[in-house]
Formats: sequence, C-alpha cells, structure tokens
Amino acid sequence: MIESHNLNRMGWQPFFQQQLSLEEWENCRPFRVVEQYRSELRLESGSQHISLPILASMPAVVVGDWLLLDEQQRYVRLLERKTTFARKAAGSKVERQLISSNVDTAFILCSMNEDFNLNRIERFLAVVNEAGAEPVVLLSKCDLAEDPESYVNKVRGLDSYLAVEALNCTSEQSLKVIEHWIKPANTIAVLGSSGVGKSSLINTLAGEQQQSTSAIREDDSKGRHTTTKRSLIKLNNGALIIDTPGMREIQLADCKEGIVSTFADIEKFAEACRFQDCQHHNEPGCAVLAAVEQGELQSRRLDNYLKLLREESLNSASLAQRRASDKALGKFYKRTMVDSNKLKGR
Ligand SMILES: Nc1nc2c(ncn2[C@@H]2O[C@H](COP(=O)(O)OP(=O)(O)OP(=O)(O)O)[C@@H](O)[C@H]2O)c(=O)[nH]1
Ligand SMILES: [Mg+2]
Ligand SMILES: [Zn+2]
Repeated sequence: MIESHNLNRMGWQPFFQQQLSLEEWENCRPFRVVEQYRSELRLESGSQHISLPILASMPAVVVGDWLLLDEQQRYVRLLERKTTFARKAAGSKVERQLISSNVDTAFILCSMNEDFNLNRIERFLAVVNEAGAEPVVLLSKCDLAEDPESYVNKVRGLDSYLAVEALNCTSEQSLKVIEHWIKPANTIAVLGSSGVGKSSLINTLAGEQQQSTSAIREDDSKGRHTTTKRSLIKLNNGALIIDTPGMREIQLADCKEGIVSTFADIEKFAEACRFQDCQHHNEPGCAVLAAVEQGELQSRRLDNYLKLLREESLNSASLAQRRASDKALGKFYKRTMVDSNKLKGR
C-alpha cells in the first residue's frame, strides 16, 4: 500500500493519482525520476531512493517523469505526462530530445549582462507555452546592473501579462520576489544559458550548496557549462526544482502552438491582413507590417517570430520524415523476417 504523504513530497498530484487502477494502487508504487545517467535512472518515492537500469523495452524517460514499479521494483509503466519540455537535439542530429517533464512552472533565467537577449527569451517562452507550463522570466545579476529596471521594462514590453522579476540569485533576501511560486507539490524547471545563475538560485533556495556553480568568463560573460546533468531537487517547503545544464541553443520542433501563443499580439494583428495566407513580408494590405510602421510592434519581434516559425516548420518536417522512414524501415525488417521464416518453413 502506498503512503501518499510521502508521494506528495515528490510533487504527486491528482492528475497522476487518477491514472492508477485500484489494483495498481494496491500492488505497485510510483517513483519519480530525479536523475538520469546513460544506463540507469535514479528514482525516489519520498521514502525510498533506488537505481533502475534503463531497459531497451522502456520508453524514453526524463527527469520529472513518474514511473510505476511493481513490488519487486521492476518497471511496469510510465505515467502519462502532465507537461513535456522538448527540443530538437542540438547540431545535425534529427531527433526530438526531452528536457524535463511534469513541470508546473518554468523559470526562464537571463542575466543582466551580455547574455541578455529578447530573442532567446521568446524562444524559451515558445517551448514553455507549448508544454502548457506557467512561464516566469527571471532577470538575474540585478546587483551588477546599472539600471535593472530598464531590463525588466524591455521584457514587460513583450507581453504585459508576463511575470517578470529581477533578482540576485546568490541572495536569500532577493528571492522573496519568487516566493509565490515556491509552494508545496509545485514542480519548477529552471532554464537558461550557461552561467546565468540557475544552480546558484537553487542553492540559495535550498539553503545549502546542492549544486556546483562556477564563475563565468570575464571577457564574454559566458558560463562554463558547470551543470552537466539534469536533477530534481526537493526544497524544504515541499516545492520541487529541476536544474538543467545551460542551453544556449534551443532548437524548436513540434512547437507551432507554443510560438503562436507566445506571439499572440502578432497573430491578432494578422487577422486584419488583406490576404488570409499573408506572410507579412511585403504583401499589400499587411496589417502586421502596418503595426511595425506605426510603432505598435517592434520589427525585431516580427523578425524573430518569422524566424522561429521557419525554423520550427523545417525541424518538424525533418523529424516527421525521420519518423516515417523509421517506420518504413521497421516494416521492411518485419517483412524480411516473415519472408525468411516462410522460406525456412518450406
Ligand atoms: N553577482 C551575482 N552573481 C551571480 C548571480 N547569479 C549567479 N551568479 C554567479 O554567476 C556564476 C555562474 O552561476 P551558476 O549558478 O553556476 O550558473 P548556471 O546557470 O548554473 O550555469 P551552468 O551550470 O553552466 O548552466 C557563479 O559564479 C555565481 O556565483 C547573481 O544574481 N548575482
Ligand atoms: Mg548550473
Ligand atoms: Zn500580413
């Protein structure tokens, strides 16, 4: 029998509870993936920590997932995810890569130095909106900036409803502005480039050095990729927080809805374009270009929107092609097997 108060410490919610049959509730136990390595997963149930070897028969699993294990601690199944963060794998690999799952709130961290970049913030917003998690933009290193408010205003300019806070990740006092999100059973993912202060923020929240951190390079303000694996950390008040390695390049794929909701203002202007399939390049009667002309929309934002849409459709198409050819290959193997068995049988 499962002790649910322990599960609550791991971020267990009714969404997961309702996926278990009565029999599973009696005979199985849910575990949350807290760390992942090449060949094994670290799992926690609230009272138990275990390692589980990754088997070829298991689906792709990521930090944040809930797995059901039987009494012998054998893998039974992966519970349906509430939210999934994914991207196209970096470089030339044609692969969808999971970043984390079952995240309620995403802290998009960006520091107030050379790293500050509205295009990158919009890119992360697209991923978070696609997943259906709540985005919060955190502008770190406010203690080093001359005019922190100017950075905050730039991000507010993207969307007046967006939550934006300035903070110093190394000061407990400064983290009061994010208290609202640090609540029991809330799972938070921290996303951002290397060196912006993701691990520092987690250490300050945890009140101890849970995660290693290291100074950024002075010449270009870039981080050193100190964090190399994802891990889920329990905070004292019952909130859960996922540290991730710095991601400078997050390639969008299967993310159209996320882009559309991130750029809802442009989508709204586009409703008034003369042509329904207007690409907002130089078509007559384009209401989006008119908005840029009238100063109601930044041309930077429009350019980024068009760029992300192009990138997304290109990446999604190559992923779809890859899936189709994998499927065809699978069928080919199956047919070959059947044929050779027939031959053997003769
Ligand atoms: N002054 C100041 N320094 C900060 C702040 N946040 C982080 N730092 C410093 O910036 C450096 C990098 O911080 P980390 O927490 O390691 O950055 P990270 O985002 O985890 O980086 P990766 O693990 O490489 O992705 C460390 O030296 C921190 O002490 C901040 O708000 N103010
Ligand atoms: Mg780190
Ligand atoms: Zn248009």
